[in-house]
Amino acid sequence: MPRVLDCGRHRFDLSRPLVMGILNVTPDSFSDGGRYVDRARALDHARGMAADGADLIDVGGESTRPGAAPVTEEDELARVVDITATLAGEGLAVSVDTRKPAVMRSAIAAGAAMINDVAALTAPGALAACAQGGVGVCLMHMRGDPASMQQAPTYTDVVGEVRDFLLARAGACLAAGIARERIVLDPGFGFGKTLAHNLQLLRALPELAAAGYPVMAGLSRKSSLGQITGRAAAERLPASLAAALAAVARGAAIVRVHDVRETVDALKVWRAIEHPDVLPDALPDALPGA
Ligand code: 9MG
Repeated sequence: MPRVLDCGRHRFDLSRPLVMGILNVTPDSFSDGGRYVDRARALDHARGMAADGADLIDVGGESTRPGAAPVTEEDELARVVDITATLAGEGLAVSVDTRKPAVMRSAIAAGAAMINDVAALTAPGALAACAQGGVGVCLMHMRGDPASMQQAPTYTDVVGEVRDFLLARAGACLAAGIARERIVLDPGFGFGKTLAHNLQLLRALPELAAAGYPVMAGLSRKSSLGQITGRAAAERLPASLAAALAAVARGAAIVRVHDVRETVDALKVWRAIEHPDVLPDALPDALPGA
């Protein structure tokens, strides 16, 4: 029985890793803040990511970078709902990155396929909002909130604490009527975690994946990669590709990335090596310059 992820009218086969492209429609996200506030530009970028092979487009109207200020419900609605409706109307699978139940409800009504909540549906009303409509849900672990989460986060056992939290939230989803095939877990790299915590979590991804839910990994351009390489956010593509491949090799089913085309190519090569049985036989024998 193939593993699947149900997201409204989209059903994903998880026998290959999925790629979620990031569309931040915020003035202040950490690596692309302000670039896609303009509607036409945002839509073009989303369509480009889909053409490059993104399986889902994650639209976010609230910056969750460390130190970010909260955004009002009204502003968030204005940023995400129309874009979601347009992209979903074109057949794209749109995920909406929000912590607010009112935004979840409007996004689902506009055609969102998934709700990606960095607060794991803990806000009152969030579980009920997502139970309706058959959407997929991504439950992410975060210690604290974006404004303060990087102020000396401590854990006794980061892997165990993150896993226990996520499984408890998955249990809350099941109890609220959200089917197992709709649930994704995410350890929340960089959300109230030091570099050492992030590396421990990445190494332990197989333990989280063993719980039976698809796991999402979001490491693209994150500051941990800057700490390792010494590079600014815009210069972290090679580091992001290495991190995405390391996550998939450890069982991640979905990678959330800025650089879709490059990640899709990297995953194709990884998969051809690791799963020779699924190498497309349509590959030409010789390519120009090969
Ligand atoms: C919104 N957002 C930023 N980083 C993220 C991550 O790592 N995972 C998920 N699910 N969402 C994220």
